Amino acid sequence: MPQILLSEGPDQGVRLLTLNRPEALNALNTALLDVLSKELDAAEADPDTRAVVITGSERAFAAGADINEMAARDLVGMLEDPRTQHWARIARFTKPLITAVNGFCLGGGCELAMNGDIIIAGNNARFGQPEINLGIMPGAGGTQRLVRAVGQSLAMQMVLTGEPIGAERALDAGLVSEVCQPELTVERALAIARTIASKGPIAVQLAREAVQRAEDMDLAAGLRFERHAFTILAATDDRREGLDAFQNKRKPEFTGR
Ligand code: CO8
Repeated sequence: MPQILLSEGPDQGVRLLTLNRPEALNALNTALLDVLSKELDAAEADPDTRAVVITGSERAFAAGADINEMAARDLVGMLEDPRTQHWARIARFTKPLITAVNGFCLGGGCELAMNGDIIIAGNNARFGQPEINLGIMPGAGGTQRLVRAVGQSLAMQMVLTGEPIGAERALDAGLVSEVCQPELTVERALAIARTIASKGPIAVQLAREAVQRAEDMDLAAGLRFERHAFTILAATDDRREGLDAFQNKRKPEFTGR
């Protein structure tokens, strides 16, 4: 049986995870989310992995949660659904996570992409929350993260009509940071991930957390968090290295200390 998730690397600090259920357009079933969670555990524990890229195929990043699996679960089944734990695991991943999205990116697929820090899209990407067409609604962050990414009006339209938007619209709305040719999406995401991986990891971790917190905190609390994180970095070797390298016109060599 072919592997449902391919894992490569780390290469230059970056691990590449490829969703691989082509027969179901990478629909996220429990088995796939389970192996994805384990890969994220491994990536988090590995000091040589500084960033992770998740991608799918050129036809589909992921067409949502596995509908057949969901149809077999009643209310109690949904309450006991192990996928909830997997979604929570993905959300608390502590290293930079970039998604390289081509083709269908729907429902749970769109929610997975939004769990990442940066989305790079192929110009064939279609982002949507079509759950309403199934008589349900988004259940893994679609109503919360989408509104933060694109604002209430477009999020409401997408969630209530189920109609997807294309890559250019997603770019204009701020859901994705770049659009490129589908065959270049993974390469571009890897290049960005390698750039991040070359920086001081403690600074990356704190900067990432500060940006993430901007969504949850009021401005005064966010600015306080930023100030504290900025100050903490004064204790790191990497800060000394970065400043010294600038002053001596050389390339810094960060060690993660
Ligand atoms: N689940 C299971 N199988 C799927 C899914 C899916 N989400 N999407 C596609 N497939 C399967 C199809 O059944 C088909 O299989 P088969 O060849 O055996 O019939 C195969 O993939 C290819 O799909 P199509 O033939 O339909 O391909 P088309 O190009 O005609 O259409 C579409 C592509 C438009 C993407 C279409 O497949 C589609 O509409 N898919 C469903 C999209 C959708 O509704 N997604 C939302 C799912 S619900 C959800 O994500 C809720 C998440 C909540 C998570 C909370 C967990 C705790």
